[in-house]
Amino acid sequence: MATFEGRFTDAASLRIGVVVARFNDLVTAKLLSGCLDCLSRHGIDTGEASSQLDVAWVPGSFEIPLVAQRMAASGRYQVVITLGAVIRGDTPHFDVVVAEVSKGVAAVSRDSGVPVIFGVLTTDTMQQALERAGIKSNLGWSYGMQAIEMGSLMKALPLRAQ
Ligand code: INI
Repeated sequence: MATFEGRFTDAASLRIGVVVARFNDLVTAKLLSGCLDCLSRHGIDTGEASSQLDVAWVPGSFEIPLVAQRMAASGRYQVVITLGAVIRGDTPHFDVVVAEVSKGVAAVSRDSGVPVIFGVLTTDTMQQALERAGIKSNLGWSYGMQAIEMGSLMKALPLRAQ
């Protein structure tokens, strides 16, 4: 029997792409800073000149899957992290945006074989979103951890037999 687990100690060997939505950037910028803090404290170079980390800003969460797909297909990244905030109070098409981004991100991950972390908050209010982006805790940090774990796990798993 083999048991496979992601490790948090070999993060420095990962290249990570982040897609972040500008819509509700009061929230998404905080998610991004929590996420980068996590990556940096696990040995990933998050500086301006980093060759390990790229960040792509998109207008809103609806656009996340397309850019995540481009990043995943590039072969450059072992993991892609998506960050967004869809707030029900703000939009009558909340359900449309949430369905599109959640299904889209899952499809990109499945189709590309690259883990894509779903870091899109879906809340009823701005207050709830802010609580998850730093007022109480910052889920951006958790998304960083999940990215490291998945990147490491995918490296450890056997490749498809040739
Ligand atoms: N995009 C979000 O990321 N969050 C939202 O809450 C939101 N609202 O409220 O509408 C939102 N809309 C923009 C959407 O994601 C697209 O950018 C836009 O429809 C253009 O395609």
